Amino acid sequence: STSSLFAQKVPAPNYDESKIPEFKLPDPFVRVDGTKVSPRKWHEERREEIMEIFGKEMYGIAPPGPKVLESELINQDENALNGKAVREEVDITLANGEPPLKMRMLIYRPKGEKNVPVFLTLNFGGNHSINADPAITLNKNWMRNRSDRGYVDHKATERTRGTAASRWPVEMIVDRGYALATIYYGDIDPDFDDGFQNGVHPHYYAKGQKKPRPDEWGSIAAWAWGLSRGLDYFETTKDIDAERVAVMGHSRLGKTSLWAGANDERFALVISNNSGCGGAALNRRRIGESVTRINTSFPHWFCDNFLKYNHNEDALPVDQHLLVASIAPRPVYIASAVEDTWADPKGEFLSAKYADPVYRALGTDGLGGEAPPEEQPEVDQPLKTGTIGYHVRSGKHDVTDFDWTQYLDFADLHLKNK
Ligand code: GTR
Repeated sequence: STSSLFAQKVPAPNYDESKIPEFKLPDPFVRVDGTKVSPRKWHEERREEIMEIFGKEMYGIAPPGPKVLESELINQDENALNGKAVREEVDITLANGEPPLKMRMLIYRPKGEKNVPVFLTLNFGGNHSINADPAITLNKNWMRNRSDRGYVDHKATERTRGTAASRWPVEMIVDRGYALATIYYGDIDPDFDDGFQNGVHPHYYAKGQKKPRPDEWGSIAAWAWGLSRGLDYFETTKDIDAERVAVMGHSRLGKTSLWAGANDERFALVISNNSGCGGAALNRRRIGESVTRINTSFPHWFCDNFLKYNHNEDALPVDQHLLVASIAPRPVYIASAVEDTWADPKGEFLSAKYADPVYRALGTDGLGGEAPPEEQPEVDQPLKTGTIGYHVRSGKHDVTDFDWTQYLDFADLHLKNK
């Protein structure tokens, strides 16, 4: 069976720090050919190279977006959340064709305000899962089967409304003067391995092409590409300030927000919540989820070139601290949960720490203070005064009000008074 095959190929995960093999991380200021980079020329001399490697070897390169973005207001309520918010849904065309491919964005924004900053996020269970409001369209696309939550035969049912609400404190966000915009990630690409025949990929194949080349976009890159189309939409409306978009995501969607934020420099702030392997966690630590494991369980998330690094992490010319560094000097927040050992909380902290010198070279204060802290902060003690934010929260793999409170404080610092 498939599971015994996995058992043979993928060793049991390591959770023991003392068993992590010795490794050397790629230096942010040394190019692949060994030449030193002057910190002032980080962008041209090093960031470009790093982004090309992440693109071709890991996430896969995405095509440019549509030249003209089409969007359509589907519904609107001027008195949502007991009158304090406008709620609306907007269809955004990702690709023309018969039929065209569209994603539906749900927006809550403070009523009576223009040009507000926004948190842009993807969701796992459909827009209707983030709030019980019966006016939100029930998404009919393919969904992961979670029968305990009312997902049946890969479809959402009425029972799934509001089932993810604990992760989406919409009122708190609106009360603090921000909009929340969210899209079901499966509108862009359904999250299963079908050889890229559904979702956005086939719409962008060259003539005769049947699947992405080894260096072309996997699903994470496609979801990130969709987030950029969300930002394109904000550029067409006065309700939301396209220059103050915080891209936020949890877990596989945290991997996605990091890749989206690194790629698309229009994102003003980037938030990774429990993103783990392929997100903020360092690949070379090989603790919890490994490269081999993730490529085996989710072969569609990354491009095929990434398979070269199974059991071979040291050959990867980058590691995840360089992805964080590629967001510099824009603010980035990385959040871990202490019980989320699968995602390697310490490895998530270390990429923030090893990205810090790049943030400082670019004239920011990195993690804050004179120098980055040696050790991972204590549980529930956020570092949020610098340009890199970090916390490890008590509890498990999840998004909580504690997480959102830190993100809102961080956004106040960096976006609110701009
Ligand atoms: C797990 C996966 C993680 C993380 C998580 C999620 O199964 O191993 O990398 O992405 O799913 O997205 O919830």
